[in-house]
Amino acid sequence: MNIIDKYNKRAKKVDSLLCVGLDADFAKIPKRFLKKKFPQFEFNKWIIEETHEYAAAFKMNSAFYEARGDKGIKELKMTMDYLNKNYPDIFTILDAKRADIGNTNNGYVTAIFDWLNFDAVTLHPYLGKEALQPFLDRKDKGCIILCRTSNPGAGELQDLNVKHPMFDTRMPLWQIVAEKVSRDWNKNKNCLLVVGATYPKEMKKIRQIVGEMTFLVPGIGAQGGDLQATLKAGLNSKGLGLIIHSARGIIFSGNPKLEAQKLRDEIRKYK
Ligand code: NUP
Repeated sequence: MNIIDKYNKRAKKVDSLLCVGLDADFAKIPKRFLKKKFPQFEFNKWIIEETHEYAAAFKMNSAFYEARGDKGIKELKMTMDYLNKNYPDIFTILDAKRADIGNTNNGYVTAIFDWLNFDAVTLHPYLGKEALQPFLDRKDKGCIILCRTSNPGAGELQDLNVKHPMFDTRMPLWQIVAEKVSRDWNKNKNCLLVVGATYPKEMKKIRQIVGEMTFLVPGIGAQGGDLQATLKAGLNSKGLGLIIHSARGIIFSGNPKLEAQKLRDEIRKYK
């Protein structure tokens, strides 16, 4: 099965485009978990149990695990083993924003796709297709390329008006990335794009450029992105094509189950 189909199948099964962010920030997880032997894992297990019925995907940002050194990496792996065993049909994303020269990427590929067994990883496009080839070659896994990020300063580089590589015209760099990834890098149909919910106008344009491709959409919840505008701008012709992510807005809300359900219901309403 194509890896995007894994996401689509799960999204259809639970009628949801929600991705719950397991960003288990050690400074923020409830005190009752800190007494446990594996606090980040136990916290994640609780969030997974509370929210899985609403989730088409789970995403973990490796930063929050790397910050605890070997303990954090162990609990990241324990969380993935738990998901793979109990909810194998839920799409899993490691947010690590990797990319290096080709042979170094082989190390990342083995660690993320084979040892941790994630379905997909986030990647920087800056080193180009040639460098990312070890990721792109993995037909069974997803490559989620940063295109238009959600942060306030995203435009500093992404808005640079650059000459098109083939035509005598200029456009913002994020449009070139969207074009390149959809037309040239996506031979194995395993590429996705990161498009922030905080930039719906740009999302609309990217949808026009790339056709049916799937976007990972951070920026809902804590970052204030507009869900209705996001769905209007980003859904593809099949009513799919979006992985709507929220971490802090759900996991540190006091009632993760309720917040996940609310966001799932809002997604259904605006779809
Ligand atoms: O453009 C991006 N914006 C963004 O917030 C690309 C990302 N990968 N992220 C990640 O999404 C960020 O690193 C964090 O893991 C998550 C957003 O979490 P929250 O704002 O919902 O808590």
